[in-house]
Amino acid sequence: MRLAALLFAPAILMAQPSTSHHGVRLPGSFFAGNRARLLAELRKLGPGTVAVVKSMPEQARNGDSTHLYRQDSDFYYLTGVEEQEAVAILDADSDQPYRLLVRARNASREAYDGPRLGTEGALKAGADHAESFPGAEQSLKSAVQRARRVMLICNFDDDFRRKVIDWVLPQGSDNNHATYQRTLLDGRNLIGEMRLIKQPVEVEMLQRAVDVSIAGHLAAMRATARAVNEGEVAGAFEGTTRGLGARFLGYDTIAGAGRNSCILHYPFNDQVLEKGAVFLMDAGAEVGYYTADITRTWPVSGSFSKEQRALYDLVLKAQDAAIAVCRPGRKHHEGYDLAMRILSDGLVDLGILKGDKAEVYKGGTWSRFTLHGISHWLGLDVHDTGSYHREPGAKGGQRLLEPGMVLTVEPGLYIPKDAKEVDAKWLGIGVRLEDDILITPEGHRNLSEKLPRKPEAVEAIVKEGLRAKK
Ligand SMILES: [Mn+2]
Repeated sequence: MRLAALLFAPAILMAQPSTSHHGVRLPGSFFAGNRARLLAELRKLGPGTVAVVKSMPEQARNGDSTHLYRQDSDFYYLTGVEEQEAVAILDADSDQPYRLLVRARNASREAYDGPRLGTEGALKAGADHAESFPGAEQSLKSAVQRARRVMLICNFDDDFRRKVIDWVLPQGSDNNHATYQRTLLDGRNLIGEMRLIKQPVEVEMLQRAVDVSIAGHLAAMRATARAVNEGEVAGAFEGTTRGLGARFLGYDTIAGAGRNSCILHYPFNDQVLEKGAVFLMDAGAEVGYYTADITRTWPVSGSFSKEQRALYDLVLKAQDAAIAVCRPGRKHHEGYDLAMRILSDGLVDLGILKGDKAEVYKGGTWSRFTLHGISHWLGLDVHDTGSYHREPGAKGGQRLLEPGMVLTVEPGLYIPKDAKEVDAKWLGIGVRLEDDILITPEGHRNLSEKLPRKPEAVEAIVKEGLRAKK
């Protein structure tokens, strides 16, 4: 149903109750606007420039099963089309600037997999011209071979990429002069930079993904007291977000207690909960193709131990400092530098690192416990597109923040079980806090601020689950 019924919806569907987001999608005008911006860029490159955009290939799972299909984010951004095998051709010189090549209709396959767009659906989705494969293959080839410049936007389909490269730049010696006048361009940076600055409708969709994810996090916190296994906590998040309209997770849920809280991308979520441990959950739901990315850490028992609380307070202080410098004109990297200084100094105060604070910070030994950077762009992808460099070739992280950017702020501290140099009371505690921040003209808006971070508030939510148990 999603293809036929939802593809042609004129605007974000508002009929659902405010807490439910099943089937929401951005309006056709959003995708048309993105195509218009790309076409304007193609025109700047001169006549004879064509962009070829490829959908995500289907991914085998096992036997004759495939993974649930999710469109390539670049392809989606430009077309709104959720169908595999589709190819978009954008040609600024043509009186049909947007051509969409799609799978042919197939009644017996559609009985299994649901409706296909077909050429009729492609036209309704905004294409100026539509053709179906296999006949469309020849049109694609001639469009590529007629062009002087071909901009390829293809992230994950190697076979398609090789085919187009071979059409543009054939192998072997070729005295056909026209061959040498063809240029192949990679359009992914261009789309990546477009995607980096979010439009108001995208911010609205991100807020939906965040709100759904907040509900999931609260459910997971409350479920902890009744849970025996990490999987039950992860399941509370995933069931809640699915029920509120998230068809996908933005990434696999990371939900681990105790020693597992120290594994950054802990994938298993299947161990028995240690009663006195912290629980770290990094989980984000995807709504209308946009994803949240939120991390909270809470005590399994409902009360942080002294050591857990000390590390939690330190991470919270570092996160607050990093969020405070999320403002237009500040460097992306500034928050990291501030947060790491706070964490380094704090680790000395707690006796986990020893020595003079300035020397310890300079020496970088704190990185054994901080492990990762603290921010990435967020949008259609959990690690969204766009450069972190101020200009090509410049040092990473120097990019100045601008209104419309959305980034995470996520410092953490991890004291692994094997850190023999550290007092045993600290071992097996991992703490990370992560929020989703929109840069505004005035400063920033924390899209996930409704999910409590203050330790007392977090404890109170876990205890609500304990009371519900009785
Ligand atoms: Mn993240």
